[in-house]
Amino acid sequence: MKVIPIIMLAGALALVSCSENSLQEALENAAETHRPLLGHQDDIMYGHTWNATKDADKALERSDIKAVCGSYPAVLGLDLGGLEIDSPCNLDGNDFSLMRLAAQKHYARGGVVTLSWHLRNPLTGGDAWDISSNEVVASILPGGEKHEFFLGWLDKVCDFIASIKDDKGRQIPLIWRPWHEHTGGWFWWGATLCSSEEFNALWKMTYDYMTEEKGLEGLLWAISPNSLENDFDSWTLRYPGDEYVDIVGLDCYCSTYVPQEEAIPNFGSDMARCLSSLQKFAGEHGKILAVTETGYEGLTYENWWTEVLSPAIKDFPVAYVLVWRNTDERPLGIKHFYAPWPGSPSEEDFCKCIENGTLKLLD
Ligand code: BMA
Repeated sequence: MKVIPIIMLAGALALVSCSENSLQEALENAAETHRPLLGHQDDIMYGHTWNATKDADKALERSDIKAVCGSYPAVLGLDLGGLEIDSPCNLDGNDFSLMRLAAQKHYARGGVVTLSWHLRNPLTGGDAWDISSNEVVASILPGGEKHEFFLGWLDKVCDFIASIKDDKGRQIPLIWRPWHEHTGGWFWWGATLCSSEEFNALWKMTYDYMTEEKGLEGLLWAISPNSLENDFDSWTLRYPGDEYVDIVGLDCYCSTYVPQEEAIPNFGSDMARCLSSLQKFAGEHGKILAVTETGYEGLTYENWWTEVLSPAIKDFPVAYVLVWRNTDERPLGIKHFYAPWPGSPSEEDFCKCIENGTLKLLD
């Protein structure tokens, strides 16, 4: 959607009702009051020892966060990776029909839905992490050999988004977050794989096709640079322009690749550096600020929520903070969990953040 000035709203709002403006207002209100909404990727799709796609119970009532604190997270993240190749399930095994229902159900509960897309590599046939060619973005731009083919993928995404409807048959407003972590070098659209001109052209093409060509409305477009050790500010070279973006978010994780005594202070300084920069940018450009992905894999630091995450975000007007997924299904016994579940070490500490208002769940 095109630029809408930030309206500062006092008091609480029901999270979302039927228009993109009320979604925008709910996010602005959360940012303004420094009460970020808590988001969790795949929250009602699966968690510790359960999986809605595989289990007989498909009521979409379960949630690790609800089991711990009594409410669902305010923001539900879902990923469309796999839709482009007509797979019945996304790249993490979620049945797409059930994902549609989950989005509808979460919206009906008053929540916010955000969609990302770990799409496959349209040139090589590999996955989103296939960085064997730096010609991929060029190949899908107008004039490229895979342009039409890629528009076919976008058609499927548009059809799916348009099919996520409320009980009156209207498409629900949601946050659409394509081409995430584009300042890194691990996805085929990353900074080391295409020029900034190509990236900006890719974003604009995606926007124009989805909104003008396909007429999709009700989306807030979120761009998510990942934290960079040096020169974070240069991410703005890969920014398509104010009329193409509504939310500027940061993807920044607490690393599990270095010892905890390093990871925790590093995370604090990364967040401070990158969020200060993004806050300034968001203020100058009239955009909503968010932490679009974060977390500490395995949550081996019991007080991570109150001692690490809260201090990292508290000084910034952040609309929402989304932690990544809780899955039992990663190989080699890696504990790929970013939210607490009953019996997990950081459970009590997480609930403190909810009770003291640092993070907001659904009412
Ligand atoms: C990554 C990991 C992967 C997953 C991908 C998309 O961060 O969680 O296992 O496939 O996100 O959800």
